[in-house]
Amino acid sequence: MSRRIKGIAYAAVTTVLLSAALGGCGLAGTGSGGREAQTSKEDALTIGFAQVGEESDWRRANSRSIEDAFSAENGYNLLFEDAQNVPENQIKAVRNFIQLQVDYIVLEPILETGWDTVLEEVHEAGIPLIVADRSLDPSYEEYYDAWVGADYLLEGRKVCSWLQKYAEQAGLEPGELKLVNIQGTIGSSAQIGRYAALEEAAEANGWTLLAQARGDFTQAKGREAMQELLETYPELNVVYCDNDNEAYGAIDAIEAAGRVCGRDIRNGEIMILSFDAAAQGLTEVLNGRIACIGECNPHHGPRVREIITKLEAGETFEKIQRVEEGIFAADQTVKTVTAEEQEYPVTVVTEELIEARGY
Ligand code: GZL
Repeated sequence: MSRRIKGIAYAAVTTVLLSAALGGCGLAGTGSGGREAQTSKEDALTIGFAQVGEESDWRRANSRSIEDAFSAENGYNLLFEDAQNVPENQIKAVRNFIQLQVDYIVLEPILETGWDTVLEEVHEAGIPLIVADRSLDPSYEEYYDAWVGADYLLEGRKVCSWLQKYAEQAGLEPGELKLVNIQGTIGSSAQIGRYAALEEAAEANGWTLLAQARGDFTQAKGREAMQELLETYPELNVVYCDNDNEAYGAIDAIEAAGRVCGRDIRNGEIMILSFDAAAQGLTEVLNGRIACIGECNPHHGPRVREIITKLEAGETFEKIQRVEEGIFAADQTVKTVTAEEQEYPVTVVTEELIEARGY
């Protein structure tokens, strides 16, 4: 039972409140994807989860991780709202969670900004807020109890270090590298951090950064963006994709244009770099169509659940929790990458590794 709903049969309250709030499918007025509240034991904690969408392999793996962690069997009642990549839907979902008086709100913010009043409302309602995956602008830090997610600038620095070392070993002059960036959702912390690393590395290494194009973390938009970039910049030879699904789209477009994805830039191949390390992305590394992937780990369910368990028990925990992540390539041409004065080993992709990772 949500502890804010006292002495009333939980199932009845949930049904009444949820059907009022959700208006059939999805939260009233949001058009977002409301997933059925899992009926559960009366003493279950009610978790309101505002998810970004279903835009990528990463996101789907992330949603499974949250649903597994907060299952009815584990003693939770998960109210899952998919904002379908529309920031306004997330704000409405959070407001509905307040109305439902959930025990905890878990937010994976589409964008870093635009949260001014609604986070204040969560705070005034006395509902603990955990932010996961992407981060919020630092000005909002007082409004949440914890954040767990990735260091996107570090992810980008690792991938750019791989490119710098690969180019050096291949005898490529810095000026020979003609890069384009297919961007994730503009204003998301993942896009901001990964781009900052690219811009910094291009400047430091003398690479030519030709252009950016919006890919929105999806395969379809990634393909559209790649088609346009190939038409405008036929000289491009490195594509820095903000995630694997954009990379899949880039591969589609490059091959449709009769070009080859690979590492042999001198002979006209186009090198693809990416982030996430989903199974299909790693498979593309194995078959040589993606050169290097910076891992972005989606399994935040257990991490968020641990924070809630500690909050319930009155235990302390780190407020800002960055997840350790690797970097993948098809071989050890580049053995380690260097970022923020630290060496990171490059993991060679194998079929067994893909199998073992499970997403
Ligand atoms: C990163 C996450 C990004 C992934 C994309 O933490 O927010 O959003 O890199 C996903 O695949 O769409």
